[in-house]
Amino acid sequence: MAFVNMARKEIAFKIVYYGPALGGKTTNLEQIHGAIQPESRGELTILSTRQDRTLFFDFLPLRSDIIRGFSSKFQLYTVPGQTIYNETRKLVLRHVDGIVFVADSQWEKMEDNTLSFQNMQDNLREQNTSIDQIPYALQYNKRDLPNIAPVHYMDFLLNRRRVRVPRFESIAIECRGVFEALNTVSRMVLAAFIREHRLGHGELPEDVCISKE
Ligand SMILES: Nc1nc2c(ncn2[C@@H]2O[C@H](COP(=O)(O)OP(=O)(O)OP(=O)(O)O)[C@@H](O)[C@H]2O)c(=O)[nH]1
Ligand SMILES: [Mg+2]
Repeated sequence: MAFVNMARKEIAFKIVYYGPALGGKTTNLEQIHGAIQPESRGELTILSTRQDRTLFFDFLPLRSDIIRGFSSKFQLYTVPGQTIYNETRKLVLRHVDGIVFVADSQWEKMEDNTLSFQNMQDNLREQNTSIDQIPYALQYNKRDLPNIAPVHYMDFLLNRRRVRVPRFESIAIECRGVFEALNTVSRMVLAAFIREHRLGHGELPEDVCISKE
């Protein structure tokens, strides 16, 4: 649910990075933070344990002028991937507008990936929504490692819709595939917003781009 502030002419969208523990969600936010000009972003907040694992969430606000007359903010959050933190994941997911699901491409993580995807579906259902109503993309991360599953197998596990959702191979530690996933989900979120508010056209807004420049 986008938050629209008419007085300030501002719309805020919430994008959540979801996925199994150690998949690379925090790394995505670190790379985005590192690549974007300081005037287009706020501070990256990382709440982690001593082992660098997300304890509550990571948060990165981005600014972008997209919808005419309004300034838009994208608020990026990650969830903690570890199984025990499900109550926290539920909190972070509240009022989500778009999701980047970061899967770990290593063979031994396939079960973690599917359990995390299932957990995301369950948590959304509890909030009376569903993954069918929320724009999302998949990111198959850690493609630099030797023991990875082929993309078509990961599609078979995670991308099961008749019309597949966008998915990206990524190496988050090298910032590869990071902006591709973010920009696609941002466009999908805006398109959904335009559709819902009948702003006149249902096309993906082409001018949306959260760029590194
Ligand atoms: N080789 C490789 N390592 C990666 C990649 N992306 C992230 N990592 C490493 O994987 C580890 C976990 O990354 P995080 O970004 O902390 O993972 P997370 O999904 O936030 O994990 P939780 O907070 O526990 O849910 C770190 O050591 C990262 O440097 C990648 O593309 N390739
Ligand atoms: Mg993390």
